Amino acid sequence: MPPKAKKTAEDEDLGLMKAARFGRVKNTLTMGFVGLPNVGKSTLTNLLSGANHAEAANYPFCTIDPNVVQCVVPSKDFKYLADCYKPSSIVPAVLKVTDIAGLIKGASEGAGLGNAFLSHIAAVDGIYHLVRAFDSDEVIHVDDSVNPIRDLETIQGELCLKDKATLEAVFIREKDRVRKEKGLSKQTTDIPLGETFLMAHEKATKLVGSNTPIQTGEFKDSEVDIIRDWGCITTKPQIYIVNLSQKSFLHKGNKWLPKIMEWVKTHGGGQILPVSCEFEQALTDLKDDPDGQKAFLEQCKEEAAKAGLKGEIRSMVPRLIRAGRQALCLQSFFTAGPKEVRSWTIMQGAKAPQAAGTIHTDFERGFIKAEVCAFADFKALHNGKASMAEVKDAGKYRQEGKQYTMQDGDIVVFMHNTTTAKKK
Ligand SMILES: Nc1nc2c(ncn2[C@@H]2O[C@H](COP(=O)(O)OP(=O)(O)OP(=O)(O)O)[C@@H](O)[C@H]2O)c(=O)[nH]1
Ligand SMILES: [Mg+2]
Repeated sequence: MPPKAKKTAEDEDLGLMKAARFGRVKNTLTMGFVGLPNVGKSTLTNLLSGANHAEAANYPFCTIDPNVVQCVVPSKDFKYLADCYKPSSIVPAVLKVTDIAGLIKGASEGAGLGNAFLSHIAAVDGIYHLVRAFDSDEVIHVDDSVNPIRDLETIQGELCLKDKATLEAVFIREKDRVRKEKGLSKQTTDIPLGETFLMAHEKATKLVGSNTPIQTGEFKDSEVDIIRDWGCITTKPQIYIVNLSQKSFLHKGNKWLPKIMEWVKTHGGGQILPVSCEFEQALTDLKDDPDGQKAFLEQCKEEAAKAGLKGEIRSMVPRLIRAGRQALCLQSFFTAGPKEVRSWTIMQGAKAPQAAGTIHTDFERGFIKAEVCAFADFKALHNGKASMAEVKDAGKYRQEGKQYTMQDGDIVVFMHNTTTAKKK
């Protein structure tokens, strides 16, 4: 029996299966930062990618073109494998993140940089919805004051307004389609639309009418199948990220955080992650000075202790990347050998041949079987050796066929025969 995928608290928060239902089935999915101008989207994009790809500056609309970065997915298991095999090539999994320009009120009707950016949102698969909860006289707020609840209303409102317009167009299109299918005249007003269509449309319209993403609603599978083709943007999974000042971050919150949690709860729910770009930036700036970094973290620990909080202070960047990947329902499998240790990205629920296809399409076409070992079994049994020998002896190195559903962290060797497959 293959081991069951471990369900983490993060998975529960996200309502994973809900998130996956409207999405595209692909290994190269993208998260995108959405929020008002000057809330820290470009800063956080830089921090996530660990490089200064995206321009960040103190004036609204500094990101004009969406900027795509690749963020290394932090994984202790992958690092363990790389440390064990010491290969000449180490290739970690990456998450694609797009830094989208700021939206403002009226964007759904073209205000600010308007509809162009909504199309950039349409192009991503999941949304990091960033709100500003930090005060700074130096950083201009487009609406002059810091109020994350108003900002959430504005951004979610624009996304929902866009979907409302999409839903109206979908309704007209469907009526037209049915009219033609039934051979009815253009004058006919009473066009019989399908029951599932009507139910799905009504539910979705109600949700966006109350500023609530469609993605959070309860839908039957048959309704999901229909909605998926409508091209709505609030069907994408959303993670709410709250950008706090360093002090608030270390004190684990500020006056806005409970209000934000309440707002999210009453708008369909979702995962909320607090970060502080100020803290992350300071930490990143010290990346070449380990002693300085240590001293800075010690200082932060003392600051947290003032609020009665104990424990280590850590960067939220790894958590953000992992949460994004979870929201997109992506997972990893590993290949490990003396030449290369590599983490490959697949959708949760992918079968072994599909996973083989990410390495090479020939592997999927000529798939014979997969030799699989769960990472936990490898770690427990390999006995310090960069080999599967002891894992095999313990009977934990399995042979799996075409129907095998890949589990996160499987270490795999695929057997394939492309010549036979070609002859078929
Ligand atoms: N004090 C403080 N300043 C921040 C923080 N995060 C970002 N900033 C500053 O705010 C300004 C805007 O940050 P950006 O990352 O460019 O904002 P953005 O959301 O990408 O803005 P647009 O591209 O205009 O939509 C920059 O000067 C940042 O240094 C923070 O947590 N604290
Ligand atoms: Mg920007």
